[in-house]
Amino acid sequence: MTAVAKRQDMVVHQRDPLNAESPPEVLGAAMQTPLDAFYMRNHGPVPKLDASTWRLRVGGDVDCELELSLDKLQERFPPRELTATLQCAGNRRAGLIAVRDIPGEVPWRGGATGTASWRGVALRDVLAVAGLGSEAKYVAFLGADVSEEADPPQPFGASIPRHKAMAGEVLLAWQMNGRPLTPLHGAPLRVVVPGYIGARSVKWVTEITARAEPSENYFQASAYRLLTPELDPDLAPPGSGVALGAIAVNADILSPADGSTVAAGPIEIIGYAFAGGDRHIVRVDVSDDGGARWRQAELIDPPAPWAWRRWRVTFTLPQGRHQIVARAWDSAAATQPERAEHVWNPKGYANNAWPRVNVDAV
Ligand SMILES: Nc1nc2c(c(=O)[nH]1)N[C@H]1C(S)=C(S)[C@@H](COP(=O)(O)O)O[C@H]1N2
Ligand SMILES: [Mo]
Repeated sequence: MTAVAKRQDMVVHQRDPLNAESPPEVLGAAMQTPLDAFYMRNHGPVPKLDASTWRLRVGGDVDCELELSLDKLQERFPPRELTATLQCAGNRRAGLIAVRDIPGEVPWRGGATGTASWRGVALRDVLAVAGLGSEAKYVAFLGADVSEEADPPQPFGASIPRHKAMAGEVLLAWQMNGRPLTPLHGAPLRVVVPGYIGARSVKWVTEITARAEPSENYFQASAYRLLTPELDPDLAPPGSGVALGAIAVNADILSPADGSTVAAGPIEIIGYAFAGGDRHIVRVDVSDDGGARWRQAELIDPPAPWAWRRWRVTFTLPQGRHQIVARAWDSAAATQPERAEHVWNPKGYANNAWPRVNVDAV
């Protein structure tokens, strides 16, 4: 478990637990986010795990319970590798906070996301050996970290529906970008649920449980839910609102920065776009006049089932103030809502409103 020191220019929101996002330039520079700049989202202290004594237990509604060491897991199941974007449900929350305050939640800008290649085994292969029972409509994960943010304090957990758990893309991963997973990103083993909010990709996983109902863990039953605007998240009972799963089509502008001054003339606008579920990005429109007229951005990255596509377009800006906005379209012809006001919710999740950047060209 080699530690990778993070870059000095990470945008650190909180040190304990550690919550930091990538600087925008890094996300724009390559399809794959370098490990030293990949965002970190934690709800408790990073647990100290010894890979040699760590075990993964698979149980609940299965024909045969399993207990696997990392060696056993690697010996017994074929390795799989895929490139997938991880995106926090709170990514771009700052845009919602600008509409109305969201106390107690991390004010993420657009860097609580990144794309990595992941190597591990398919959850499907492990579940096939355990044998999912007929009542097992969900598969739950439990991590080794204990979060004081939960009510009551408890390990971080999540669940996904059976059809997703049995789709081949969900991995139990021990490598990220060709390197051993680091403690911060979930070593020795983490779940990677491509296309779903980051919170379902449980780090430091120790238990996998097949169940008839979704997990009752705080982070599945109470947090990471889309509440209606009038609800008070502290008073809403577990199960309120909608549990977030597949990520809606979203995009952000990485360059130029909001509020910046640029030279009048040609300027390259760069961003990323991502759609979860089993959708992918097919088109990105960009406007330099707040959305009155649009142009097609060039999609830099090839279409890939579980990864974002970076995009770019050059506008020639005359002197003056300009509002640059973008909107992505996915393979189901869904696009992004115009304003953050329209998607504001009490916990500040899933802000996929058009990103807006104001620049002064001089
Ligand atoms: N055990 C555990 N797993 C977790 C979390 C956590 O706090 N504990 N955070 C989740 C959230 S909200 C996100 S967005 C991703 C972030 O993964 P990263 O820190 O590797 O970028 O991990 C998820 N898995
Ligand atoms: Mo998250």
